Amino acid sequence: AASTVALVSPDSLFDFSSKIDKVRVGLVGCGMRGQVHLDELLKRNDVEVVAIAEPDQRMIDRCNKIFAKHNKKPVTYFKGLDGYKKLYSDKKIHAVVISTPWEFHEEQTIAAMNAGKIVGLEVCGAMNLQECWNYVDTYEKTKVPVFMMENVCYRRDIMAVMNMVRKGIFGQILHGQGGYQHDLRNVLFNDGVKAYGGGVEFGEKGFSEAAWRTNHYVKRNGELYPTHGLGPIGTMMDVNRGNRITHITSMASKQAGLTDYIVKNGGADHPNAKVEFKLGDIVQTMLKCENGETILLTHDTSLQRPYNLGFRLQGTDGIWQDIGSGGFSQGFIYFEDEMKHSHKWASSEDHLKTYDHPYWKKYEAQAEGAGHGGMDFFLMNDFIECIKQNKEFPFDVYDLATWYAVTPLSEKSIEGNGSSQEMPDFTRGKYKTRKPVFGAEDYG
Ligand code: A2G
Repeated sequence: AASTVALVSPDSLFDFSSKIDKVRVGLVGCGMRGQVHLDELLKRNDVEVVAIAEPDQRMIDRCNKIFAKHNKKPVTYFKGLDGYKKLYSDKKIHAVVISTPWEFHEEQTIAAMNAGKIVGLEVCGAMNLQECWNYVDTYEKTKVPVFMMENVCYRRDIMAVMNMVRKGIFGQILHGQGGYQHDLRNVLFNDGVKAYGGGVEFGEKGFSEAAWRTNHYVKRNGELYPTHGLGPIGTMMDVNRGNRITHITSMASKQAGLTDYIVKNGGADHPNAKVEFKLGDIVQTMLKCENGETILLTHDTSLQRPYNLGFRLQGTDGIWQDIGSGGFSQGFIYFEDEMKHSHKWASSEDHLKTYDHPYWKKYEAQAEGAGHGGMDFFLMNDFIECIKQNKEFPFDVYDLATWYAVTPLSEKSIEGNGSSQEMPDFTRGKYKTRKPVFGAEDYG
């Protein structure tokens, strides 16, 4: 059943003394990702975008076009890397959406909580384990809620499978897989002018994600982007809500894909051809849950490949495997009783249509045209509706800490030749009594 747990407790630093009908939002970071959020927010009449902190004038120009498209006047922009601090001092703002380079998430999120602003935080993994505890400790001190903005949880096929899991169609769940399997070579490198491709520059000579994301590939070897896989699978397994991840182990292949790409597109003499990228092309991480399930995550972004997050969910009564990007027919399914022990896959289409989640059916029309096949509508809708209705976020600070923690733990495991790493219980025992909320039939 839908949760009745309040989003904001009475002792919160967030002032919830009067009911909120119109949520006043500030955007921290309005690059390519923030602009998708801006577009979604400007469509809604229960939201007012109050201010934007964005240091790059090229991104501000793009934001201005989005305001113009919605016939709205641009708002105040705070420039400079510290612009977010000025934005947080605006008393009018209820909530902020943070879509900045990964290395800024910690300071910007903690400062927002301390300023009494509800946070929607974009996906990535933590820089170190302490970061994860800092989110939890600051939440417990301020009681200012954080929404972990994992959009793939809202993918239509995922929500249909989630619905089937909740109804027990797969029987007992034993194993799940997912990951981030997306050829990012033209995201990681560009010509410094366009956001995607056209050159092999990164860092100071790169633009958009190439200006910062690629640096993580130079310096780190681990599961850098765990949440697109772990969000959906962890939610299906009730992680932090009756279950928890106990330990993890990771292994990485060698690196070759990025250097190969630089040589082929920029020539063997290009200085970047000599860069030693630390990140292995394929990083695999196994996670073990207290209730007995295993999860396999794969990070695969440096080689040519079609997009596919590689979901698989397996139980005593059936199995689902995705091979596409969210369409109902882009997957396989097998239930031996129904399929007369054929040992052959069937298209997932009929089953996913039958179990299409009511949340999707309800908002299908509004989600049309929203980012990533519509799921970005549902993500933002939950953020705003939970605030308006004072209803707990489906993915909260404990999920943020756990999902983000996979990154530093996997780095350590790889360094130790696959050594086992303990996942802390960020809930400090509360996982035993916290109830699952996401995906129930009356959800949303
Ligand atoms: O590529 C996709 O949009 C990713 N999202 C997003 O997380 C980011 O990595 C982006 C790169 O520009 C999904 O795959 C859902």
